Amino acid sequence: MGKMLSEAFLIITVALVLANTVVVKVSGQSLTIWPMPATVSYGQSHLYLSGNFKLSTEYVDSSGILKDGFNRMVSLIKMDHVVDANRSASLLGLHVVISSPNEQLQYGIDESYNLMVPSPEKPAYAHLEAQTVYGALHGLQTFSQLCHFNIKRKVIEIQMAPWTIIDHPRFSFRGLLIDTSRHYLPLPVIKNVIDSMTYAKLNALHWHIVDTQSFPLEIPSYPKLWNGAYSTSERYTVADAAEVVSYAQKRGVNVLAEVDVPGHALSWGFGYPSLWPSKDCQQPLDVSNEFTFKVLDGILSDFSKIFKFKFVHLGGDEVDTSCWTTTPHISKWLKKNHLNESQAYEYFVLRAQNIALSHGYEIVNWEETFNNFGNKLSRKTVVHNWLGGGVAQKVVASGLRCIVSNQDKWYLDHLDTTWEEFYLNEPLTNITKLNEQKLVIGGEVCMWGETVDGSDIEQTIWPRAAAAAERLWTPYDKLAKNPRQVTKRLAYFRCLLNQRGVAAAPLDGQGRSPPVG
Ligand code: CP6
Repeated sequence: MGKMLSEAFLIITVALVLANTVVVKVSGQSLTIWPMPATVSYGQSHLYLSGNFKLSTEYVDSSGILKDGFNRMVSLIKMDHVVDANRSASLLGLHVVISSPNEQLQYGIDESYNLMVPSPEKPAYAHLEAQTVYGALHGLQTFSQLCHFNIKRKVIEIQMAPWTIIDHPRFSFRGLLIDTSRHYLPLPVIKNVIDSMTYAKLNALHWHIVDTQSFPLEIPSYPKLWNGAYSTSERYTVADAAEVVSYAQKRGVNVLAEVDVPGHALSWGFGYPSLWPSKDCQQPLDVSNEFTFKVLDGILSDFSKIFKFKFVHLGGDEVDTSCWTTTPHISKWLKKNHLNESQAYEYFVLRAQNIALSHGYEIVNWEETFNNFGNKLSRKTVVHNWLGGGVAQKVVASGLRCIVSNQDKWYLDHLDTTWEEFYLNEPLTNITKLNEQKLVIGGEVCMWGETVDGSDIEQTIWPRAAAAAERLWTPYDKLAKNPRQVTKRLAYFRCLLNQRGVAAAPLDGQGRSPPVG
């Protein structure tokens, strides 16, 4: 069965490539899938889902990832409508074939899937094929977007059948940053954000856990660190963090944990004041103090038990070293070690990298580290762009990997950036060589937390994050050159988010001035 299906897909793929069909409209109906799959073909029939729509599979689903994903998908398409179970229906269920039993979610796993919905001639199953269970989860998301509740018949309907969708992501890192230091985010909010990410096929939650303002995470090695939390209830225990990781993992989302050193770590000193240069000059972390590196080692050791993603983010951005020169014991240390301020910054970042490497991590660092001493960084570094200077080109030319998050294009806290601008940010701008293009592992939209909290984070993230999600998922030649071509489809997706309980804002709600006069 699986083999025959593969062959059928192959033949269809070849036919599609030959015909190069990208039909957008057939008899008034339009394609409503977001992000647009790599290859889509469809017909003009409609069919109905059985009231007892079933999962059929031989996959050994030991941790229930597929079954739970299927059940979530069915409840998403029903959206609490009461379905008439007695209606005749031609779609009995979904047959899922997954070739790899490996359920280890990790960077770079195969996320491809093929989805086939038959024409309604006789009762049959839809078919989903994937290499990994995580590819299958993407296929379930796409399937859910083919389904609509038919209010007259009180059944779930698929229009424009038969469907054949052959899909895979363009970039393997498709991230969203959340910031729990500036405002604490309750666990249900984080989980809702993770769920909403899966609707747009984003696969990396960058958790900027700690910063200057607060230290909300329990670190068993240094139990006074979370004295820097806003309050005793605005905290995450180790078990809470592990639960977030597990919740995300079951949904195909990796968690990239960040500990931003040395410039964004003032809150560490509420528990351990000797980490500050002095009581009245409190950051960056004291570079001259061995205790600083012992604490960092404890944090990363504790991280490695919770955050199983192969990367940890070590920050390294916006380091103002003036406290180091104005604090006598540090300035003395600098002189003794023949270090100027920028050399001391380099020393700190490289030592932090070595600690992360010793715990088995590869490293992500904000781009200032590359801009200041790129040739000294570990080859296991991924450079995270955020400034506007187009650093990605230089990063990949130097042979390092890069994540793109240009603050003028993909910063969600910049409310004046429109969804069209999010859509148009191309990670491979000015990168033409294939081997260099491969080093751009993806991109990330950033929801910094200074001005959002649990009350408005969803409508600040969505729908603009979805515009970036299509840029990161869909093949370059299938992306709209003019974002106006996708307005309707994105508007449909944001409605879908609303229907699923995600408070996505209207398309014209962000980045635009109110009408004058
Ligand atoms: N916090 C941290 C931030 C920012 C960065 N790092 C930031 C800087 C400028 C803008 C938005 C966010 N709030 N730790 C920079 C990577 Cl415009």
